[in-house]
Amino acid sequence: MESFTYSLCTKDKVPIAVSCLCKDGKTTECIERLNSLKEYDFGEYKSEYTIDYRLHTIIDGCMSDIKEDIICIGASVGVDDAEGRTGGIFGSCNNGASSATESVFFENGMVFGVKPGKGAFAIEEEKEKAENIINFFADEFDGSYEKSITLYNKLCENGNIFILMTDGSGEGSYGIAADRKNIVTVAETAYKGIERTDYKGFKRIGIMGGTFDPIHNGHLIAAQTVCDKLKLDIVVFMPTGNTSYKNKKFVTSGDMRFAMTSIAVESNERFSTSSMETEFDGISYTADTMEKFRRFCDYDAEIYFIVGADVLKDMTCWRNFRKLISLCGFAAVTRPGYPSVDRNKYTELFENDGSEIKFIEVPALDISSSYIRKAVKDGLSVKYLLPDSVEEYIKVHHLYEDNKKARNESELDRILNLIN
Ligand code: DND
Repeated sequence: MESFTYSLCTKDKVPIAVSCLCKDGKTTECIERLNSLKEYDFGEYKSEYTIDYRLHTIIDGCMSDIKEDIICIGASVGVDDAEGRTGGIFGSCNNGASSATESVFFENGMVFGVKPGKGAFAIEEEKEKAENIINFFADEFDGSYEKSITLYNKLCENGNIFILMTDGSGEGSYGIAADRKNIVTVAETAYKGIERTDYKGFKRIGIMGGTFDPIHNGHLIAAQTVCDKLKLDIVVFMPTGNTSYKNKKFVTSGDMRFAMTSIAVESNERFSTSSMETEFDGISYTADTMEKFRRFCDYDAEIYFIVGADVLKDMTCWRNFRKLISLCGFAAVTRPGYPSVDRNKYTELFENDGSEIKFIEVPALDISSSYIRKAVKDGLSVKYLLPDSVEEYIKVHHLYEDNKKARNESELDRILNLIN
């Protein structure tokens, strides 16, 4: 048996967080099926019951041909216009959602707990050994933040495979889906839905491409300075997808880098984030990305790809470099700690191909993602190097730490504070 968490937005931008227990080796297949929800409309629903019912129908629908592989699935959803805003389901796909009845039961070596409208868990454990979880759940769990924290910690302490989902209710949709490795929240999933995908009407666009592992104030100040100096209408941050130049194993998942980037830019109306690369399964090359991106822009839009001047020396080796420079102009920003480049050489190189390159001085911020990763690993502060909200995200998700510890009470507390 294995567990996973997953999150997505439906076609009409409704965020769903899922946790699932499935048979060994079936995680990828389950995620593929869940992926198809991106093509579904959730629809506008106004009562909590209908939200649950709809959630059950669509998840059941996409999992129908692999029902036998799913031991238990829990999901939480946030629907903006509905009264309760959130809904949740829990149960096996074979017997329909079991979230309708309050119960704690023991079945096939697993303990299940269900409180409709509040939350549910499933843990692989002997009944006797799970006694403290069962007692807490039956007597005290009421779906509140505090009790959700306690329940999560009790499940973690127990040491076995589990999933947990909380429904959340009222104003802040704090619904979560969790397993031992990960927690996904409805609130952070919503970023996937508010992404701009149409750039029509913008005449001057900047694209800030980067691994953003993590995004930091150096990236943000560079983008803002280029935005001001080139009078751009919008700067789109494009976290990299699978690249040929970095080993996927050592890079944080595209979803998480996209979430950090979105959180970092959300307060700036001139900034936005694109998941064009992080959502693409193949290897992403900037030339292909720019070709695709252009399709979503006016034909006469002027596009500048923003790079640190340090990147220039390698750029001529990028895949389809000549095609790339025919698709957009470039803004090369000075970066502290890196030798200055021969501007005339690059100006000539780009202009010979009918492109242009602008060199832009930005206030020197000697910050790098690699320094931040190392500082977190060494337990040093990263305050003032990146936005507080990104620092918070890193803590909550235990990114860049050496040994992934089980989350403790205060850490889950932070998640709940973050999303409320
Ligand atoms: P990085 O991994 O260097 O990003 O990727 C930059 C871009 O190059 C991405 O869009 C890649 O897709 C593209 N690329 C690379 C290699 C091959 C190909 C494409 C290809 O198509 O074949 P980082 O997250 O490290 O940094 C993002 C940007 O911010 C970089 O341009 C970097 O120089 C710049 N930067 C700073 N600028 C000013 N002050 C600072 C900076 N820290 C990073 N403190």
